[in-house]
Amino acid sequence: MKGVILAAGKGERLRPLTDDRPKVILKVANRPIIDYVLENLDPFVDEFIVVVRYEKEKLIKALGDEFNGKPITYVEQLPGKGTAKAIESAKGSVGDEEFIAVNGDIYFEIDGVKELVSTFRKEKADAALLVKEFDDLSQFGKIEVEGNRVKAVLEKPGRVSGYANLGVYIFRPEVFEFIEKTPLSERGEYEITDTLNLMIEEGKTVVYAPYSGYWNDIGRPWNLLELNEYLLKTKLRHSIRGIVEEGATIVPPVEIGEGTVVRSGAYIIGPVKIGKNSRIGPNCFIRPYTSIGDNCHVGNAVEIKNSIIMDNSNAPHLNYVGDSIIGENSNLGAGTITANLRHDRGNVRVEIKGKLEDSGRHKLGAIIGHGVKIGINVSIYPGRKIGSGSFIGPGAIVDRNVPPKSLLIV
Ligand code: TTP
Repeated sequence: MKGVILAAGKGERLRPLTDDRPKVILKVANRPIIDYVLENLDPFVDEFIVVVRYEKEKLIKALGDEFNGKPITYVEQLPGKGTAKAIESAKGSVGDEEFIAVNGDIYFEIDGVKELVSTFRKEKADAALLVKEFDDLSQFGKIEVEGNRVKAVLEKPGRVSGYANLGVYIFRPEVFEFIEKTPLSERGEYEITDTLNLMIEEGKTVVYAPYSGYWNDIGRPWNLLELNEYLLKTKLRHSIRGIVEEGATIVPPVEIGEGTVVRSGAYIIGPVKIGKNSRIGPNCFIRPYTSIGDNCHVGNAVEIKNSIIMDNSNAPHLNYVGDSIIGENSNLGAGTITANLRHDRGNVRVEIKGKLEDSGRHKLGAIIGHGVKIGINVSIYPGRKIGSGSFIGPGAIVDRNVPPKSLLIV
């Protein structure tokens, strides 16, 4: 069976982290999101087919041509938007047997795939989808079921409870006939959920497998922090491959990669993951649920908590980084601080595609893109985004979002 992974989307809600790259290669707990998908599909498939379009060269470079010894084939998405279009793009590559199709930007675990494959085979179904029960389905499509069959997929049913569609499917090649008949949706996309409804209307057997494990749909920046916290809490093993100087304190579990040096006076409370060839300390405080990538520098008098710092980025002197995400190749000037809490203690709101959204989080700091250079003593308000390639001059107060490649001087 082949595994088709949908990774052609623009990931606009994840700007600025997707300003110059597809979201599936963003690293969480120091691994690209798509790696977790590949790992969980691996036992069930003999080849991966990745559907690409937006910034595809970067994706292909990051992933290479095999995973665990199994080939990865890339196919370009056909013209048009949407998950049905993305799946249709794999038509020439899946052969004549059933295949798994998965959104490349979700995190789920192997039990879900096991359950889905066994339900599909037991029921000799035409299609199967993975579902999970939620109290509030306003962000999801609702799966209406009767017995072991899916009756309908309803878009945005509002604040009702029930099964949500998780974006993991098994199809037979006949799905392509139904995709061809799938109309454009109201939001201008060809959606695989509409294809499923067509299949059901025509009497095809569409079944579902309930999943009770952890699942996260990485749509918005704070989903990266949630996933990072989950992975560090549940998967991290204490392992020190780098050098820890005398006088540094490490409270397990902490993973420190080869070539990384932790200098005296550093105080690290796990779970914390640090990549290779990074320089940590002296005299810094790294608190739980922090991932720091390769070739990073966290210097003197710096405190970091609950944050993601991607490869080649630095918080070198007198910085506070809380509940924040810093992309690759970015640098904080001395004394630059991220605020992560509103004075009124309300949830932090973030502008997503031009609209303010409640993150549902009490604490959320800055979302800083790639290649951002920030001067000394910059203060960044909670939930503010700094676009990739921007330069923020010394002493600036970042109280609104900064577009990519801008110059902000006070
Ligand atoms: P979405 O999260 O709906 O779309 P997106 O990734 O473009 O993000 P945004 O809405 O923030 O711009 O996509 C769900 C999955 O389907 C995701 O894995 C990307 C993939 N996809 C494609 O492969 N092709 C497409 O045309 C679309 C819209 C999505």
